[in-house]
Amino acid sequence: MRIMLIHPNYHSGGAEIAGNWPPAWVAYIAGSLKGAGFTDIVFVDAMTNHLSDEALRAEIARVDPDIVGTTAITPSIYKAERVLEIAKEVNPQIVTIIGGVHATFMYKQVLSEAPWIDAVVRGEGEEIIVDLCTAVLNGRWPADRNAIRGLAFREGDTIVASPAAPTVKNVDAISPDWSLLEWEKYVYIPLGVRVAIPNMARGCPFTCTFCSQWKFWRDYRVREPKKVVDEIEGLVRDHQVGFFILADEEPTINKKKFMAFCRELIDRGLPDKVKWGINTRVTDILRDIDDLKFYREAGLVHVSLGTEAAAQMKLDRFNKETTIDDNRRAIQALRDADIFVEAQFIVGLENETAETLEETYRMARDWDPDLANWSMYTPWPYTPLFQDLGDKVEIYDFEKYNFVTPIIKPDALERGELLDRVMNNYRRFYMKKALFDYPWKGKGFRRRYLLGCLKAFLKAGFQRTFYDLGKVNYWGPQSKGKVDFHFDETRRIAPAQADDWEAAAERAAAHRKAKQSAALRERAAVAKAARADVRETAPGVLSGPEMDDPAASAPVMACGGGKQQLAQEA
Ligand code: B12
Ligand code: SF4
Repeated sequence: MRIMLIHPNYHSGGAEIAGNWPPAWVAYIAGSLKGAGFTDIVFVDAMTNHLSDEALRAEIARVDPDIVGTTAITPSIYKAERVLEIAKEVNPQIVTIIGGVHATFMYKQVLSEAPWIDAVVRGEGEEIIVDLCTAVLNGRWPADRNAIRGLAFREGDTIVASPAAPTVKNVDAISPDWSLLEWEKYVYIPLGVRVAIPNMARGCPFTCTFCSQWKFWRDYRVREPKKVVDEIEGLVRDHQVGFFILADEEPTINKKKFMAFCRELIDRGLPDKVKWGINTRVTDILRDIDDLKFYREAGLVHVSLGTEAAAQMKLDRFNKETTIDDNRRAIQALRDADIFVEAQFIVGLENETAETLEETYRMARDWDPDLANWSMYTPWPYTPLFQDLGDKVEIYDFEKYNFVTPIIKPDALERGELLDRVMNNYRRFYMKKALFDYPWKGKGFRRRYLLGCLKAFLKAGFQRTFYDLGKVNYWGPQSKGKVDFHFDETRRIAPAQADDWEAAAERAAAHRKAKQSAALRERAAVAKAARADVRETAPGVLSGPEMDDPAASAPVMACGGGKQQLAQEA
């Protein structure tokens, strides 16, 4: 039985300006399939190869697969749906499946607008895909689909979801197969070396209102550091990878495992061969101030500090947990340890103004990170903040939900003006860096890396791919009135999806009420305990059913903040 995995050809000029990135989902799904004996797997990266629909059609016909699987985050959903439509056009017998965060939460929408999709794989794919392929192999598909957990599919006019699958509990059994990729194509521009995206930890114990990731991965799990380093050693040895980023939301929160990971890299002499980067939170950096040099010794050269951290300044609804001074100190500490630091700002909520955008610029100058990003707030439709925004969300063209397009129109600004002000921040910030900082400050690796980052920016600026500026017709401040984001306003939420949300909102409201009463009771108990001088104990990680419903979560915390840490054992 032949399985074909296809990464859809979606582009938006944000993070991808740093190079071509390998799709990690393919390695993780293929590894699991191969482990179960499905060895005939073909992968096509339509994104990296910029494949047209016709080229893809020819490729599917040539490969002649039994199953075609693709992936989608929210903005790539239409391209992914089209991949599977083409597969069905080539051969209606092909079983078409889709996984990833968007289809997981929006399966009713997806199956309504793309009825040619045979199954949505909801959640982590490693175990579900094996069950599904086994059913196809044994001729029990589609008869057995109700018995496979973690699927959604159409039964005539009805959209059916089988019970949710548990998360992958034995994360040490995860064994990705990176060999399917065309490695010479995945180059990280700042260093001119091959890049990979291994995954050490899954999930996040926080529950930020705007974020989809904690809901997707549910409970927090970390793989055995030695096994992750085995994987990285293999990537370096077999595929000459010279840089990786951890795909993790929160790699540092379990400090013990993170330290063990660094120690293992050092013991195997890997930092000379491979450098790496992570996303993390300000609080973890401050907690680990004395260890940052050790992290750098292990090859950690780039830290991106949670988008939210800075945005909290004006987005109280994200629940601010750090101070400006915390952010400044974390950035300085990283720079002192010779680690490049990238500060991320979310802009473009309805309360954004010219002044608040200017404030983020001043903050960026004041904190002086090596790199700064201004992402457009993007209302993932399955997050609590989306529900709160109500009719402020007018655009349902998910292709533009990509951090570079203003989905929400601020009350005080046109979308074109918002883009222009963001570009103005980028221009000023990087102009100063290019003239007064990168070429002169630091030497050796630091200087080379920063100039490499500048090169990536300039390349994207020159090709006008940065923020899709070419596509939206932005040529500088004089063009801000003529910018056209090409929103497809015919796109709507499917009735099946809307009904689902209504039911979820009612459940959430009931849950919230129950939670509030519980919180009040808890607060009273804590106050009583404090009076009795009882030492407070740290709260545990959220897990299990609590994570299934956003409203059932503990107080909403923001990425840069929160005092919660995982217990150090395990
Ligand atoms: C690495 C990364 C990138 C790389 C992409 C590499 C690539 N080619 O895939 C780069 C830097 C290019 C990038 C770009 C963008 N990214 Co990005 N990226 C990530 C990051 C950090 C890790 C993703 C990852 O590899 N995870 C590990 C893999 C194993 O997980 P996974 O893909 O979810 O796959 C699992 C399941 O979903 C499922 N599954 C997935 N697909 C399939 C398919 C089948 C058939 C099956 C059975 C199962 C299955 O099984 C897998 C294993 O369990 C995440 C944040 C995060 N920490 O997750 C953001 C993230 C995915 N990115 C995001 C966004 C928005 C973007 C951009 C639009 C931003 C921009 N404008 O630059 C672009 C879009 C680029 C594109 N065309 O896809 C968002 C998506 C949000 C959402 N809810 O849709 C995320 C979640 C970041 C965030 N904070 O919100 N990104
Ligand atoms: S800390 Fe917040 S933004 Fe970061 S991954 Fe967790 S929930 Fe998402």
